[in-house]
Amino acid sequence: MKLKAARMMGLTALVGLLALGCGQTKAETADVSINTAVCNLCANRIETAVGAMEGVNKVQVDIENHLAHVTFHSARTSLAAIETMISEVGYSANDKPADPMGYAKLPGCCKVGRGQEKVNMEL
Ligand SMILES: [Cu+2]
Repeated sequence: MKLKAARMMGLTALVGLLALGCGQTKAETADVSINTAVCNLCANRIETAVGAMEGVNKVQVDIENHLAHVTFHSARTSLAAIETMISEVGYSANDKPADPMGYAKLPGCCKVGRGQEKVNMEL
């Protein structure tokens, strides 16, 4: 009985330590401006790519407002890395223009003009 209790204590301490360890890497939230993403296909593509990144907890694209809400661990990835991923998928991310190679692979309906062209036209 005594041994079992000691084991339980040990387990509790271990779980406590793990919880503490997780708490130390703070999750950050960022809104990435994705001006060239126009439809649900674009949203899915970005969510899949960014969601698969190491260190990213959650990504949700708000297509109407051209924003990607990203929650990530700053110790394991960075906003710059997320912007690069979005760019490689074929969309502009904040000030980073879409990567031409990624953009070339997009379906025709999603090619609204690289960088800010489309946005400028709308203004
Ligand atoms: Cu699209």
